[in-house]
Amino acid sequence: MKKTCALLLLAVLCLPLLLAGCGDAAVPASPAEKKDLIVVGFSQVGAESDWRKANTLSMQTALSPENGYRLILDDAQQKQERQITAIRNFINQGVDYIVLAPTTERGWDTVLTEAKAAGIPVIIVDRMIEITDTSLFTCWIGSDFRKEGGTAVSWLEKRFGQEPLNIVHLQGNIGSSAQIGRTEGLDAGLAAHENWHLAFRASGDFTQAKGQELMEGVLADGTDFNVIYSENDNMAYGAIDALKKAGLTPGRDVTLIAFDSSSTALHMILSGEISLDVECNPLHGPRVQSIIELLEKGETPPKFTYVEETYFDESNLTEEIISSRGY
Ligand code: GZL
Repeated sequence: MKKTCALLLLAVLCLPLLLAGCGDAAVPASPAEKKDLIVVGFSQVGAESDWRKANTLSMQTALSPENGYRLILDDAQQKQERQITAIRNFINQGVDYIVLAPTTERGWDTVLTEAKAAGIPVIIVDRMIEITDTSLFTCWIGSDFRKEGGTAVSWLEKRFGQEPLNIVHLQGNIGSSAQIGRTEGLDAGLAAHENWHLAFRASGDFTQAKGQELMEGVLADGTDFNVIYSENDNMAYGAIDALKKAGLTPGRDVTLIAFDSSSTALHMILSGEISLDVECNPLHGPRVQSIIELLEKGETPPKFTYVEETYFDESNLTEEIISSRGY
């Protein structure tokens, strides 16, 4: 009898340990535990490119339940109006923080005023926003797109010297700071070199399909060109598909420049199809996590943080470098 009682007592004492070991399914998180998670509403541009997918994965990995976060991700499919709706939903849900990766630079004043009125800090990532009252966002972290364009133009100058260039320009989403900065960089090069000519310019919306469509049109029109300046990797992939369909060899018949430096594009540098790729680093997850941790401690992060970036061509790239990078 004593033994049975002892066993029964042991079982009762061990029951909570056994249940806890069953994971969440057996023991739903208590309201107190759920309250411990920092809730972040993330309004993402979309899933239009390798860069964007890497950016989303970086945010999901950093702002995970294991790290103490509940991330609510909204994909705006590259439409600002969907982002504005998402931000209003985040406000209504009473999230702790809002992270915005803005599609375009303008049009945020009203909705960010609503977020401020609700007392919800807003962190802007990646592209810049143009806003009169900078108190409407807590801080911004992203890339210097004008500098990225300048890096590409300097590389062209070194590579071609005084040779004439006829440039096909595939732009990103018009009005996004990535497009604005990279286009400004090229325009400065065109203004500085009288033998550089713009053979074609249109927006491929940062997508591979549109990049291929535009390039097919350029080839069908018989446009003369020797350089393609593609404002992201995915439009460059589309352009390469079009060139190959037309019997041309990228890297030999035409010099292709791209931006983002995703792993697929970097392998195309090793294969010679892409000649230059200017890095635009998407790994903002840990950076946003650090910012929130500062804010949680009542500290103030820098208002603007530019991410350090480089460029890759056949002179400085190896398979080991590609495999060492996070995207
Ligand atoms: C750049 C980012 C751009 C990438 C594209 O920071 O906003 O958007 O260059 C992406 O690949 O679609």
